[in-house]
Amino acid sequence: MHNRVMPVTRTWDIFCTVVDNYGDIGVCWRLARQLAAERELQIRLWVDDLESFHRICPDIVPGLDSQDCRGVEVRCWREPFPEVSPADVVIEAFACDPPESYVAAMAARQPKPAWINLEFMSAENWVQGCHALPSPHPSLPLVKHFFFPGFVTRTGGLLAERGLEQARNRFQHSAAERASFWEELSLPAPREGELQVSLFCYPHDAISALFRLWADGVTPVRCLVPEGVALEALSSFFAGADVSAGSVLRKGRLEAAIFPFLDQDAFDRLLWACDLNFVRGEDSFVRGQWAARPLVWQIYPQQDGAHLPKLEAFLELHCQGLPPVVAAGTRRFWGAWNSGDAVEVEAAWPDFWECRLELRAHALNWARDLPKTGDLANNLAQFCDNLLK
Ligand code: TRH
Repeated sequence: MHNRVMPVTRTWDIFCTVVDNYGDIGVCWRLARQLAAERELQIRLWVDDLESFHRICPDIVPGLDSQDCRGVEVRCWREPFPEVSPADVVIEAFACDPPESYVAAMAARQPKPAWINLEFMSAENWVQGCHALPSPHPSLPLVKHFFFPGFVTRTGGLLAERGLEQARNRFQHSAAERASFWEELSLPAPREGELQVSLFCYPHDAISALFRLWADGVTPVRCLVPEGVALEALSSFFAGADVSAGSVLRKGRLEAAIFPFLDQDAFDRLLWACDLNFVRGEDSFVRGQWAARPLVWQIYPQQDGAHLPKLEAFLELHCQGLPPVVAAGTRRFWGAWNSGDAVEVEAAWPDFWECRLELRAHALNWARDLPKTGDLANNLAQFCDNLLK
Protein backbone atom coordinates (compact mmCIF):
# COMPACT_ATOMS: atom_id res chain seq x y z
CA MET A 1 0.00 0.00 0.00
CA HIS A 2 1.20 3.49 -0.85
CA ASN A 3 0.64 6.45 1.39
CA ARG A 4 -0.63 9.16 -0.91
CA VAL A 5 0.56 12.59 0.17
CA MET A 6 -2.25 15.04 -0.42
CA PRO A 7 -1.10 18.50 -1.49
CA VAL A 8 -1.65 21.03 1.30
CA THR A 9 -3.95 23.90 0.44
CA ARG A 10 -2.15 27.06 1.36
CA THR A 11 -3.97 29.79 3.23
CA TRP A 12 -3.56 33.47 2.38
CA ASP A 13 -4.58 36.63 4.21
CA ILE A 14 -4.77 39.78 2.09
CA PHE A 15 -5.07 43.09 3.96
CA CYS A 16 -6.59 46.10 2.23
CA THR A 17 -7.29 49.58 3.53
CA VAL A 18 -9.27 51.84 1.25
CA VAL A 19 -7.39 55.15 1.40
CA ASP A 20 -9.57 56.82 -1.20
CA ASN A 21 -11.42 55.94 -4.38
CA TYR A 22 -11.49 52.37 -5.68
CA GLY A 23 -7.95 51.44 -6.65
CA ASP A 24 -6.94 49.82 -3.36
CA ILE A 25 -9.87 47.46 -3.25
CA GLY A 26 -9.89 47.19 -7.05
CA VAL A 27 -6.41 45.67 -7.06
CA CYS A 28 -6.94 43.48 -3.97
CA TRP A 29 -10.23 42.09 -5.23
CA ARG A 30 -8.81 41.18 -8.60
CA LEU A 31 -5.83 39.52 -7.00
CA ALA A 32 -7.93 37.62 -4.45
CA ARG A 33 -10.43 36.20 -6.89
CA GLN A 34 -7.77 35.23 -9.42
CA LEU A 35 -5.77 33.37 -6.79
CA ALA A 36 -8.89 31.60 -5.56
CA ALA A 37 -9.93 30.63 -9.08
CA GLU A 38 -6.58 29.61 -10.51
CA ARG A 39 -4.41 28.41 -7.64
CA GLU A 40 -6.89 26.62 -5.39
CA LEU A 41 -5.74 28.65 -2.42
CA GLN A 42 -7.84 29.54 0.61
CA ILE A 43 -8.03 33.29 0.40
CA ARG A 44 -9.24 35.54 3.20
CA LEU A 45 -9.52 39.21 2.22
CA TRP A 46 -9.64 41.80 5.03
CA VAL A 47 -11.14 45.11 3.90
CA ASP A 48 -11.86 48.18 6.04
CA ASP A 49 -14.47 49.72 3.71
CA LEU A 50 -17.12 47.39 2.36
CA GLU A 51 -19.19 50.26 0.92
CA SER A 52 -16.50 51.04 -1.65
CA PHE A 53 -16.06 47.33 -2.27
CA HIS A 54 -19.82 47.02 -2.90
CA ARG A 55 -19.61 49.64 -5.66
CA ILE A 56 -17.23 47.58 -7.77
CA CYS A 57 -18.76 44.25 -6.68
CA PRO A 58 -22.49 44.56 -5.95
CA ASP A 59 -22.59 41.05 -4.40
CA ILE A 60 -20.73 42.38 -1.35
CA VAL A 61 -23.07 43.18 1.55
CA PRO A 62 -21.58 46.15 3.44
CA GLY A 63 -22.93 45.29 6.93
CA LEU A 64 -21.51 41.77 7.20
CA ASP A 65 -18.46 40.80 9.26
CA SER A 66 -17.83 37.78 7.10
CA GLN A 67 -19.12 36.61 3.73
CA ASP A 68 -18.05 34.41 0.85
CA CYS A 69 -17.82 35.86 -2.64
CA ARG A 70 -16.39 34.23 -5.76
CA GLY A 71 -14.50 31.64 -3.69
CA VAL A 72 -12.96 34.29 -1.41
CA GLU A 73 -13.72 34.70 2.30
CA VAL A 74 -14.29 38.44 2.71
CA ARG A 75 -13.84 39.80 6.23
CA CYS A 76 -14.60 43.26 7.48
CA TRP A 77 -11.38 44.66 8.97
CA ARG A 78 -12.19 46.67 12.07
CA GLU A 79 -10.86 47.12 15.59
CA PRO A 80 -10.66 45.28 17.90
CA PHE A 81 -9.17 42.81 15.45
CA PRO A 82 -10.36 39.23 16.14
CA GLU A 83 -7.96 36.55 17.33
CA VAL A 84 -7.26 34.51 14.21
CA SER A 85 -4.44 32.20 13.20
CA PRO A 86 -2.23 33.92 10.66
CA ALA A 87 -2.22 32.38 7.19
CA ASP A 88 0.74 30.77 5.38
CA VAL A 89 1.00 33.87 3.20
CA VAL A 90 0.25 37.41 4.36
CA ILE A 91 -0.15 40.17 1.81
CA GLU A 92 -0.39 43.78 2.88
CA ALA A 93 -1.49 45.91 -0.01
CA PHE A 94 0.27 49.25 -0.46
CA ALA A 95 2.01 49.16 2.96
CA CYS A 96 -1.29 49.14 4.85
CA ASP A 97 0.17 47.57 8.04
CA PRO A 98 -1.71 44.54 9.33
CA PRO A 99 -3.01 44.89 12.92
CA GLU A 100 -0.37 44.70 15.69
CA SER A 101 -1.98 41.66 17.34
CA TYR A 102 -1.94 39.83 14.02
CA VAL A 103 1.73 40.64 13.41
CA ALA A 104 2.57 39.40 16.92
CA ALA A 105 0.77 36.13 16.11
CA MET A 106 2.76 35.90 12.85
CA ALA A 107 5.99 36.17 14.86
CA ALA A 108 4.85 33.38 17.18
CA ARG A 109 3.89 31.07 14.33
CA GLN A 110 6.00 28.13 13.14
CA PRO A 111 6.82 28.10 10.30
CA LYS A 112 6.75 31.86 9.81
CA PRO A 113 4.36 33.12 7.14
CA ALA A 114 5.62 34.55 3.88
CA TRP A 115 4.95 38.26 4.36
CA ILE A 116 4.67 40.50 1.32
CA ASN A 117 4.15 44.19 0.85
CA LEU A 118 2.43 44.51 -2.51
CA GLU A 119 3.59 47.86 -3.83
CA PHE A 120 2.27 50.40 -6.33
CA MET A 121 2.89 49.79 -9.99
CA SER A 122 5.61 51.76 -11.71
CA ALA A 123 7.64 51.68 -14.91
CA GLU A 124 10.58 53.46 -13.26
CA ASN A 125 13.97 51.75 -13.52
CA TRP A 126 14.62 51.56 -9.78
CA VAL A 127 11.71 49.10 -9.43
CA GLN A 128 13.79 46.29 -10.90
CA GLY A 129 16.40 46.84 -8.18
CA CYS A 130 13.87 46.84 -5.33
CA HIS A 131 11.48 44.13 -6.48
CA ALA A 132 11.61 41.07 -4.19
CA LEU A 133 13.99 42.67 -1.67
CA PRO A 134 13.68 41.52 1.93
CA SER A 135 13.10 43.90 4.82
CA PRO A 136 13.69 42.41 8.30
CA HIS A 137 11.25 43.56 10.99
CA PRO A 138 12.99 45.96 13.43
CA SER A 139 12.06 44.00 16.55
CA LEU A 140 10.33 40.72 15.66
CA PRO A 141 11.71 37.58 13.98
CA LEU A 142 9.92 38.33 10.73
CA VAL A 143 10.99 39.34 7.24
CA LYS A 144 8.78 41.21 4.82
CA HIS A 145 9.44 41.17 1.06
CA PHE A 146 8.58 43.92 -1.40
CA PHE A 147 6.70 42.86 -4.50
CA PHE A 148 6.40 45.40 -7.30
CA PRO A 149 3.99 45.16 -10.21
CA GLY A 150 5.69 46.26 -13.40
CA PHE A 151 5.97 46.09 -17.16
CA VAL A 152 9.34 44.46 -17.65
CA THR A 153 11.25 41.39 -16.51
CA ARG A 154 12.62 41.51 -12.97
CA THR A 155 9.33 43.00 -11.77
CA GLY A 156 6.19 41.20 -10.59
CA GLY A 157 4.26 41.74 -13.85
CA LEU A 158 0.64 42.89 -14.07
CA LEU A 159 -2.62 41.37 -12.93
CA ALA A 160 -4.21 39.35 -15.72
CA GLU A 161 -6.45 36.41 -15.13
CA ARG A 162 -6.40 33.27 -17.27
CA GLY A 163 -8.43 33.60 -20.46
CA LEU A 164 -8.46 37.41 -20.44
CA GLU A 165 -7.07 37.84 -23.94
CA GLN A 166 -9.42 35.25 -25.42
CA ALA A 167 -12.46 36.80 -23.71
CA ARG A 168 -11.50 40.24 -24.99
CA ASN A 169 -10.90 39.00 -28.53
CA ARG A 170 -14.21 37.17 -28.55
CA PHE A 171 -16.04 40.28 -27.39
CA GLN A 172 -14.32 42.58 -29.83
CA HIS A 173 -15.12 40.24 -32.73
CA SER A 174 -18.69 39.42 -31.73
CA ALA A 175 -21.42 41.88 -32.66
CA ALA A 176 -23.86 39.83 -30.53
CA GLU A 177 -21.73 40.10 -27.37
CA ARG A 178 -21.30 43.82 -27.86
CA ALA A 179 -25.01 44.30 -28.53
CA SER A 180 -25.91 42.55 -25.30
CA PHE A 181 -23.38 44.67 -23.44
CA TRP A 182 -25.01 47.93 -24.63
CA GLU A 183 -28.35 46.48 -23.63
CA GLU A 184 -26.96 45.72 -20.17
CA LEU A 185 -26.05 49.41 -19.95
CA SER A 186 -29.54 50.36 -21.20
CA LEU A 187 -27.94 52.25 -24.07
CA PRO A 188 -28.50 51.94 -27.80
CA ALA A 189 -25.68 50.37 -29.82
CA PRO A 190 -23.23 52.94 -31.26
CA ARG A 191 -24.43 54.76 -34.34
CA GLU A 192 -22.50 54.44 -37.61
CA GLY A 193 -19.37 56.62 -37.44
CA GLU A 194 -19.88 57.59 -33.80
CA LEU A 195 -16.79 57.53 -31.61
CA GLN A 196 -17.17 55.72 -28.27
CA VAL A 197 -15.06 57.19 -25.48
CA SER A 198 -15.06 56.12 -21.85
CA LEU A 199 -14.14 58.76 -19.30
CA PHE A 200 -12.80 57.75 -15.87
CA CYS A 201 -10.74 60.61 -14.45
CA TYR A 202 -10.09 62.80 -11.41
CA PRO A 203 -11.74 66.23 -11.37
CA HIS A 204 -9.74 68.87 -13.24
CA ASP A 205 -10.16 72.00 -15.31
CA ALA A 206 -9.52 70.54 -18.74
CA ILE A 207 -12.48 68.15 -18.90
CA SER A 208 -14.86 70.85 -20.14
CA ALA A 209 -12.33 71.80 -22.82
CA LEU A 210 -12.53 68.30 -24.17
CA PHE A 211 -16.33 68.36 -24.09
CA ARG A 212 -16.26 71.62 -26.04
CA LEU A 213 -13.91 70.16 -28.66
CA TRP A 214 -16.10 67.14 -29.16
CA ALA A 215 -19.33 69.17 -29.23
CA ASP A 216 -17.88 71.44 -31.92
CA GLY A 217 -16.09 68.69 -33.88
CA VAL A 218 -17.12 66.92 -37.07
CA THR A 219 -17.20 63.39 -35.65
CA PRO A 220 -20.09 62.43 -33.38
CA VAL A 221 -18.77 61.37 -29.98
CA ARG A 222 -20.56 59.38 -27.31
CA CYS A 223 -18.76 59.88 -24.02
CA LEU A 224 -19.53 57.19 -21.42
CA VAL A 225 -19.14 58.47 -17.88
CA PRO A 226 -19.55 56.45 -14.66
CA GLU A 227 -21.86 58.15 -12.20
CA GLY A 228 -20.01 60.56 -9.91
CA VAL A 229 -17.09 61.10 -12.29
CA ALA A 230 -16.46 64.54 -13.88
CA LEU A 231 -19.48 65.86 -11.98
CA GLU A 232 -18.57 69.54 -12.01
CA ALA A 233 -17.47 69.53 -15.64
CA LEU A 234 -20.66 67.78 -16.70
CA SER A 235 -23.00 70.05 -14.82
CA SER A 236 -21.25 73.22 -15.90
CA PHE A 237 -20.94 72.15 -19.56
CA PHE A 238 -24.53 70.95 -19.72
CA ALA A 239 -25.78 73.96 -17.74
CA GLY A 240 -26.99 72.33 -14.56
CA ALA A 241 -28.60 69.30 -16.23
CA ASP A 242 -29.28 66.15 -14.21
CA VAL A 243 -26.00 64.26 -14.10
CA SER A 244 -27.18 61.14 -12.31
CA ALA A 245 -27.02 57.64 -13.78
CA GLY A 246 -29.35 57.13 -16.71
CA SER A 247 -29.02 60.70 -18.00
CA VAL A 248 -28.04 61.26 -21.60
CA LEU A 249 -26.93 64.83 -22.29
CA ARG A 250 -26.46 66.34 -25.73
CA LYS A 251 -24.71 69.37 -27.13
CA GLY A 252 -23.57 69.70 -30.74
CA ARG A 253 -21.88 66.48 -31.79
CA LEU A 254 -21.34 65.33 -28.22
CA GLU A 255 -23.57 62.96 -26.31
CA ALA A 256 -22.61 62.19 -22.69
CA ALA A 257 -24.19 59.04 -21.28
CA ILE A 258 -23.95 58.60 -17.53
CA PHE A 259 -24.22 55.06 -16.25
CA PRO A 260 -24.18 53.49 -12.78
CA PHE A 261 -20.86 52.07 -11.60
CA LEU A 262 -20.31 48.66 -13.16
CA ASP A 263 -18.82 45.58 -11.58
CA GLN A 264 -15.20 45.01 -12.58
CA ASP A 265 -16.02 42.52 -15.32
CA ALA A 266 -18.57 44.81 -16.95
CA PHE A 267 -16.14 47.72 -16.63
CA ASP A 268 -13.65 45.63 -18.62
CA ARG A 269 -16.24 45.12 -21.33
CA LEU A 270 -16.81 48.87 -21.47
CA LEU A 271 -13.08 49.37 -22.11
CA TRP A 272 -13.12 46.64 -24.77
CA ALA A 273 -16.10 48.29 -26.47
CA CYS A 274 -14.69 51.82 -26.74
CA ASP A 275 -12.47 53.44 -29.34
CA LEU A 276 -10.64 55.47 -26.72
CA ASN A 277 -10.45 55.04 -22.95
CA PHE A 278 -9.56 57.69 -20.41
CA VAL A 279 -8.36 55.76 -17.38
CA ARG A 280 -6.75 56.73 -14.09
CA GLY A 281 -4.97 55.52 -10.95
CA GLU A 282 -3.66 51.99 -11.24
CA ASP A 283 -6.19 49.24 -11.88
CA SER A 284 -8.28 50.90 -14.61
CA PHE A 285 -4.99 51.92 -16.23
CA VAL A 286 -3.85 48.31 -16.38
CA ARG A 287 -7.23 47.14 -17.64
CA GLY A 288 -7.12 49.90 -20.26
CA GLN A 289 -3.89 48.40 -21.55
CA TRP A 290 -5.36 44.90 -21.68
CA ALA A 291 -8.31 46.33 -23.63
CA ALA A 292 -5.96 46.82 -26.60
CA ARG A 293 -7.53 50.16 -27.47
CA PRO A 294 -5.96 53.64 -27.44
CA LEU A 295 -5.89 55.10 -23.96
CA VAL A 296 -5.08 58.22 -22.00
CA TRP A 297 -3.82 57.78 -18.46
CA GLN A 298 -4.41 60.25 -15.70
CA ILE A 299 -1.96 59.29 -13.00
CA TYR A 300 -2.98 59.66 -9.34
CA PRO A 301 -1.64 63.14 -8.51
CA GLN A 302 0.69 63.54 -5.54
CA GLN A 303 1.36 66.90 -3.94
CA ASP A 304 5.11 66.96 -4.31
CA GLY A 305 4.88 66.07 -8.01
CA ALA A 306 6.26 62.58 -7.22
CA HIS A 307 3.87 61.16 -9.82
CA LEU A 308 5.51 62.98 -12.73
CA PRO A 309 8.64 60.81 -13.06
CA LYS A 310 6.31 57.80 -12.90
CA LEU A 311 4.24 59.14 -15.77
CA GLU A 312 7.39 59.93 -17.75
CA ALA A 313 8.84 56.46 -17.15
CA PHE A 314 5.72 54.83 -18.52
CA LEU A 315 5.59 57.13 -21.55
CA GLU A 316 9.25 56.38 -22.27
CA LEU A 317 8.50 52.67 -22.38
CA HIS A 318 5.15 52.93 -24.11
CA CYS A 319 6.32 55.22 -26.90
CA GLN A 320 9.36 53.13 -27.82
CA GLY A 321 9.25 52.19 -31.48
CA LEU A 322 6.37 54.53 -32.31
CA PRO A 323 6.84 56.87 -35.29
CA PRO A 324 8.16 60.19 -33.86
CA VAL A 325 5.00 62.09 -34.77
CA VAL A 326 2.77 59.57 -32.96
CA ALA A 327 5.05 59.50 -29.92
CA ALA A 328 5.11 63.30 -29.81
CA GLY A 329 1.32 63.54 -30.15
CA THR A 330 0.81 61.00 -27.36
CA ARG A 331 3.31 62.64 -25.02
CA ARG A 332 1.84 66.08 -25.58
CA PHE A 333 -1.77 65.05 -25.05
CA TRP A 334 -1.08 62.85 -22.01
CA GLY A 335 1.04 65.67 -20.55
CA ALA A 336 -1.73 68.19 -21.14
CA TRP A 337 -4.40 65.92 -19.64
CA ASN A 338 -2.30 65.36 -16.54
CA SER A 339 -1.52 69.06 -16.12
CA GLY A 340 -5.23 69.90 -16.33
CA ASP A 341 -4.38 72.85 -18.59
CA ALA A 342 -7.51 73.43 -20.68
CA VAL A 343 -5.78 75.48 -23.39
CA GLU A 344 -3.07 72.87 -23.82
CA VAL A 345 -5.59 70.02 -23.93
CA GLU A 346 -7.46 71.77 -26.70
CA ALA A 347 -4.26 72.45 -28.61
CA ALA A 348 -2.93 68.90 -28.20
CA TRP A 349 -6.08 66.95 -29.09
CA PRO A 350 -6.07 67.28 -32.92
CA ASP A 351 -2.54 65.88 -33.39
CA PHE A 352 -3.17 63.12 -30.90
CA TRP A 353 -6.39 61.99 -32.52
CA GLU A 354 -4.94 62.35 -35.99
CA CYS A 355 -2.78 59.33 -35.11
CA ARG A 356 -5.72 57.16 -34.07
CA LEU A 357 -5.04 54.35 -36.54
CA GLU A 358 -1.42 54.03 -35.45
CA LEU A 359 -2.51 54.25 -31.83
CA ARG A 360 -5.01 51.45 -32.31
CA ALA A 361 -2.41 49.18 -33.89
CA HIS A 362 0.06 50.09 -31.17
CA ALA A 363 -2.45 49.33 -28.39
CA LEU A 364 -2.93 45.84 -29.81
CA ASN A 365 0.81 45.19 -30.06
CA TRP A 366 1.35 46.56 -26.58
CA ALA A 367 -1.29 44.24 -25.10
CA ARG A 368 0.25 41.30 -26.98
CA ASP A 369 3.72 42.03 -25.61
CA LEU A 370 2.77 42.65 -21.99
CA PRO A 371 2.28 39.00 -21.00
CA LYS A 372 6.03 38.44 -21.45
CA THR A 373 6.43 39.53 -17.84
CA GLY A 374 4.09 36.77 -16.63
CA ASP A 375 1.00 37.68 -14.62
CA LEU A 376 1.25 39.17 -11.18
CA ALA A 377 -0.95 36.75 -9.24
CA ASN A 378 0.90 33.67 -10.46
CA ASN A 379 4.31 35.33 -10.12
CA LEU A 380 3.39 36.25 -6.55
CA ALA A 381 2.11 32.77 -5.71
CA GLN A 382 5.32 31.23 -7.08
CA PHE A 383 7.45 33.71 -5.15
CA CYS A 384 5.63 32.87 -1.89
CA ASP A 385 5.90 29.13 -2.53
CA ASN A 386 9.66 29.56 -2.83
CA LEU A 387 9.80 31.55 0.42
CA LEU A 388 7.88 28.81 2.22
CA LYS A 389 10.05 25.92 0.95
O1 TRH B 1 -10.27 54.75 -8.15
P1 TRH B 1 -8.88 55.06 -8.49
O2 TRH B 1 -8.53 56.46 -8.64
O3 TRH B 1 -8.00 54.42 -7.41
C1 TRH B 1 -6.78 54.73 -6.87
C2 TRH B 1 -6.89 55.31 -5.52
O4 TRH B 1 -6.89 56.69 -5.64
C3 TRH B 1 -5.79 54.81 -4.69
O5 TRH B 1 -5.72 55.45 -3.44
C4 TRH B 1 -4.49 54.94 -5.40
O6 TRH B 1 -3.63 54.25 -4.61
C5 TRH B 1 -4.57 54.28 -6.75
O7 TRH B 1 -5.64 54.80 -7.50
C6 TRH B 1 -3.31 54.41 -7.55
O8 TRH B 1 -8.46 54.31 -9.85
P2 TRH B 1 -8.15 52.80 -10.21
O9 TRH B 1 -6.85 52.36 -9.63
O10 TRH B 1 -8.28 52.71 -11.64
O11 TRH B 1 -9.29 51.95 -9.53
C7 TRH B 1 -10.61 51.97 -9.96
C8 TRH B 1 -11.26 50.62 -9.77
O12 TRH B 1 -12.65 50.72 -9.92
C9 TRH B 1 -10.77 49.59 -10.76
O13 TRH B 1 -10.64 48.33 -10.14
C10 TRH B 1 -11.90 49.51 -11.78
C11 TRH B 1 -13.07 49.75 -10.88
N1 TRH B 1 -14.29 50.23 -11.54
C12 TRH B 1 -15.37 49.37 -11.64
O14 TRH B 1 -15.27 48.21 -11.23
N2 TRH B 1 -16.52 49.83 -12.21
C13 TRH B 1 -16.64 51.08 -12.71
O15 TRH B 1 -17.72 51.44 -13.23
C14 TRH B 1 -15.51 51.94 -12.63
C15 TRH B 1 -15.58 53.33 -13.21
C16 TRH B 1 -14.35 51.50 -12.03
